[in-house]
Amino acid sequence: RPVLVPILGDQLSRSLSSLEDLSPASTVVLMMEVWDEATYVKHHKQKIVLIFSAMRHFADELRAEGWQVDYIALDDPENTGSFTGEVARAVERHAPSEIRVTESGEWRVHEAMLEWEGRLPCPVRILPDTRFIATHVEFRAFAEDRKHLTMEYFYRDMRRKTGVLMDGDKPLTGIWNLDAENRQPPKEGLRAPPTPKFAPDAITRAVIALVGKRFADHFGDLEPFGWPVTRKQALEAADAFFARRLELFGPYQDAMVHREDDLYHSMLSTSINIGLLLPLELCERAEAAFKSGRAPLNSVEGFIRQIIGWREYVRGFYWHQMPGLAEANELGAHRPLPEFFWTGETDMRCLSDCIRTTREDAHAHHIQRLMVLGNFCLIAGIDPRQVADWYLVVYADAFEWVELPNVAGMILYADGGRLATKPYAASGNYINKMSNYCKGCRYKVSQKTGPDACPFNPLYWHFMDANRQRLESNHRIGRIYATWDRMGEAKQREYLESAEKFLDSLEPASKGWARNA
Ligand code: FAD
Ligand code: DLZ
Ligand code: SF4
Repeated sequence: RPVLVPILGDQLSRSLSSLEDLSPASTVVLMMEVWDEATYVKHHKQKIVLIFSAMRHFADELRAEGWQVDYIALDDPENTGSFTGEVARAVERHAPSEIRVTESGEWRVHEAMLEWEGRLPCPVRILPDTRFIATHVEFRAFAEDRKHLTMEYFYRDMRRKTGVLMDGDKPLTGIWNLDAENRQPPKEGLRAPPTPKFAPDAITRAVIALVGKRFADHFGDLEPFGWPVTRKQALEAADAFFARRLELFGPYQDAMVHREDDLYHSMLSTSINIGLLLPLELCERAEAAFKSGRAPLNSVEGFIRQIIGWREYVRGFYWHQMPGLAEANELGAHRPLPEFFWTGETDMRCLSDCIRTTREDAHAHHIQRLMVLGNFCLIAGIDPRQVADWYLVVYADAFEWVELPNVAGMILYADGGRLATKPYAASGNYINKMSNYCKGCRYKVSQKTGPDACPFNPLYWHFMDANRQRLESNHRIGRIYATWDRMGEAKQREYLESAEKFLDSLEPASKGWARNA
């Protein structure tokens, strides 16, 4: 009797733990396009194309190597629509001796997997996902007895564990973190070499047609679709990044330029998250680029920190803080998400550009997600569950394990400061310094209050005032209240009234964008 190996849509890796030590002759691989996964939130159309097309290509690659792949397409008339239903049907078809599966990335799916053994007539082995560098046990050991789970210390542990950018037990060149060198505003006319886009082949075109038909009411442009859907394409995208963009990745990591959507970012998150690229192989390539003099340390260390630092850290944080993290709302934020997050129709040029790239590409780069979209949600007091749904829907790289810590922890402070030591609240000044958005905006970034003022300015103080009790004792942000107090009551009133007026003008999102009724 064969071993049944279900492989999920974000596990498309030949080095997957569930395939280790198995031979094609004694294994049935099960891959399932299921309605539940495609609609538990109404994912961006390109995200569904990416996953289904990459799954279909991966199945073909496995078959070419001699594996038996039982592939359930979305339109299969017998398709039950859920992982559990499809695994149960596959057990009937193949009568396996056991099910072997790599643990899921998301809590929701993990809970379902835990029930398989009780429902099915064969043992179920859930294996660790060895694509990640840190184990759950290692993260728990790190988190034990710590109030703030400071990423930097975890990151150093990961550097020691992998040996990346290390000289024995010391960081190469003696410095762990070169973030201070990586905050350059964009210079006039900044343009980065373009990222490769991959023309859809017949498989992808068939999926595009399917998604156009079955998911027409989901957010986002279906085409042009250019994401890598095979390991070969993902490696080509990585080659292009290492050859032409890594060098300036560091300095311009926080820069934003109108309609320059990718800048010097790698654009590799979709490929890493679904298994086409391995996080460690990318870090080793970045390290090699430094050692051979092709890229400076600040860029290389910055890139490596995002991957073996932040990415590993948020994954550990997610499993450590779930299921409570999904409900966390420390600041008691309850305002509905504005409709313009879905339509892009706002006069705020920074937000409309970030939402445009999100709609067109199912992508926005980090500082857009953090300091424009995220900062707005924080200081406008938007309900964390609605914000989390939005981020999970709109980005092709979004899976709850990585999206939720970034939303609840990094941007909204909804976790009460377990992840970030202070809320990343900022006025229009920050966006003006780090982008070219403000020059063409209908609002004036230098104006603090009134109908023409940049809305970030009054919203910032409105947020600070509303959360004074919670934030004043925070040593990283508390001092700001001295400035607020010095303003005097009349100025304070102007700020608060401007903010209230703006908030009252926001139209709440109409129902049905993020979830089916
Ligand atoms: P680069 O800038 O080239 O960075 C290299 C890699 O580092 C990324 O590919 C990614 O794997 C990793 N990385 C960088 N920052 C983070 C981070 N904060 N957390 C985890 N990994 C990171 N990333 C996702 O992969 N999925 C998400 O759902 C997601 N949601 C986010 C939500 C918010 C509110 C914020 C602030 C960030 C989110 N990020 C998410 C992190 C980051 O914005 C994206 O990983 C990045 O924009 C992807 O583009 P890139 O590959 O060009 O990244
Ligand atoms: C995101 C996604 C979508 C849209 N569809 C599927 C699918 O039909 N089949 C599948 O195996 N995986 C899909 N995925 C990815 C899963 O949601 C992901 O594997 C889980 O959320 C666990 O991280
Ligand atoms: Fe954004 Fe304000 Fe600048 Fe307009 S003025 S682009 S709203 S920061």
